[in-house]
Formats: sequence, C-alpha cells, structure tokens
Amino acid sequence: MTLPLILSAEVARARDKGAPIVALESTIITHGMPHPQNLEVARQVEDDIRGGAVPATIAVIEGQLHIGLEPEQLEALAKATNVAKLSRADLAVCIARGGTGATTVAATMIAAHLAGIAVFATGGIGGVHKGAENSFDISADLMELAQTPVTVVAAGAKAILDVAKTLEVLETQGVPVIAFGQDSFPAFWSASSLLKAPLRMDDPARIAAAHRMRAALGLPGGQLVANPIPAADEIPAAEMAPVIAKAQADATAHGISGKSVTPYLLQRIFELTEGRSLTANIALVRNNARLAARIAAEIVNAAA
Ligand code: PSU
Ligand code: MN
Repeated sequence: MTLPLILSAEVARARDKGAPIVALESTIITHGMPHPQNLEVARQVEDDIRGGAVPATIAVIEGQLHIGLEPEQLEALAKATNVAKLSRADLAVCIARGGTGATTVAATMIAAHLAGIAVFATGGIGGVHKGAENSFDISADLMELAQTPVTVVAAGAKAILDVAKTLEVLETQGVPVIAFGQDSFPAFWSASSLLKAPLRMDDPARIAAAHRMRAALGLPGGQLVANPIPAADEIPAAEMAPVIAKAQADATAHGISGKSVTPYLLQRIFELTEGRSLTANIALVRNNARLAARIAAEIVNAAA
C-alpha cells in the first residue's frame, strides 16, 4: 500500500536539499484557538520557523496526509468548523474514509516521522488530566513521545492538567523531559512551576546531539523540550489558578468528557481571561517555533 503523503511545494524543496524542517500540528488551529486569530497565528508561526528552517503544518484533507499546507489549504482549515480531532487512534480511519481532520501532538509526531522530520513545535502537550484516577483520561501524546522519535518543543504542560502526574507518566515511559535554560518545569502561560524538570539543557546543539544519541543507542521515542514562555508575556501562576479552577468546575458541571475536555477548557479560559490567555499562548508558540528551528538546523548540521 502506498502512503497517502502529500508534501507542500516548500517542504518538497527542503527535503530535496536536505534543509531543516519543523513540523507543526493543526489541532491547535482548529480546536486550540478561535478564528480569525488561529489563522493569523498559524501564518506567523510558519514565518518564525522560516528564520532558520522550513515549516510543515500537518493535517488530513480529504483522505490525504498533508506534510506542509499550501496557503489556501491553511486558510480553509482555519475557517472550517466541525473538523475532526485526530490522535493516534483516529488517523488511519480518517484517511481510509477520505475524511478531513486536524492532527494532535500524537498524530503529528506519527506523520512527521513518516516524512523524515525530526523536530516539531507546538504550544502544550496533552497529559494526565486532573481526576484521572477516576476518569482514566491520559492523553495519547505521552505514549507517543515514548515510541516515536521526534523531538517536541512545547511550553511544558498546562495547569489544566495534573502536571505532577504527567511528569510521572513521562518518566515511567522513558521520555526525556528537558527544560530549556532553567531548572523549573515551565507551566505554559507561566514561565515556571513549583516542579523541577527532570533534565535541563541550555544549548540547542546539545539537544540535537541528545536526539541523535537516542537513535544511536537504539532507544525508541522522542524527547520533550520544555521551553518557558518569555518573561514579558507570562501570566503569573497565581493569577491563572482561580481561572483554571473555574474552567474545570464548568467542565464538570456540563459533563464534558473525552476529546472535548482540552478544547472546552482552552475556550473557557480564553473567555475568563478576556483573551489574555490567547495572547500568552501566541507568544509561547512563536517562541517554541524559533527554538525548534534552531534544534532542527543543528540536527541537520551534525548529520552533514
Ligand atoms: N494543549 C494546548 N493546546 C492544544 C492542545 C493541547 O495547549 O491545542 C491540543 C494538542 O493538539 C494536544 C491535544 O495534542 O490538545 C491533546 O488532546 P487530548 O488531551 O484529548 O489528548
Ligand atoms: Mn483525553
């Protein structure tokens, strides 16, 4: 069976030249941010990567797995409503049916690896939800990091999750969790949390070397690089705590479960902070894109 992979013109050129490429997910566009800011941010993030690498936004469109979207495809996806959210479990079914869907961190890692892309930038990964001891709600993103060799740059994990349990699962799964340039594990909208990151690295070239070393050692899986939001853009954790608690209570009151939990909480927090959470979200995604481009370039350099 041939793979239904379609490369954008820009990504195809980069692959021919052996230029560094950074994958981007599409769930953040369809389920993570409101229109029209989602389109603006998707374009900005692609441009941030173009400072040192080539962006490859990943999505399934009419049964084809796109590695890099043409400008009109990106626009259509950002405007679309009722787009499916595709994680590892959903990807093959969506493609086989000829469907359209946005890829989560897990599905984007799978697609990136199929296309030979080593580095992926996003906002925050999914993780262990609060109350998971009852709901069993643990994102497939964590198990994907354990098995697919892609380095994911994110601003840590959101405080809508149980961050301590998320770190425990990542440790159990053998995923290196590397804070960039600080000891604390970043908390998405806030640069630091009360939790210490298991590992710390300060140099993109070393992160690239660690990525290559995992492969050399025959270890499956990727790495999570936890990049703190720039200080000027952060919302202090103490300010976020009551907002998150309120969003959480609303989710419970409305019986939100499964795939809808993360999008619901993000939207509710956006409303409760009157858009401030989105401004911070944009700043941190762009910051992650720039770091991912540096790591991707170092991986290509080291291989040359
Ligand atoms: N965290 C964010 N923004 C997002 C997501 C997570 O800050 O948009 C999305 C990502 O696509 C992530 C997914 O992979 O939510 C996790 O969903 P779930 O918890 O249902 O696995
Ligand atoms: Mn879930």
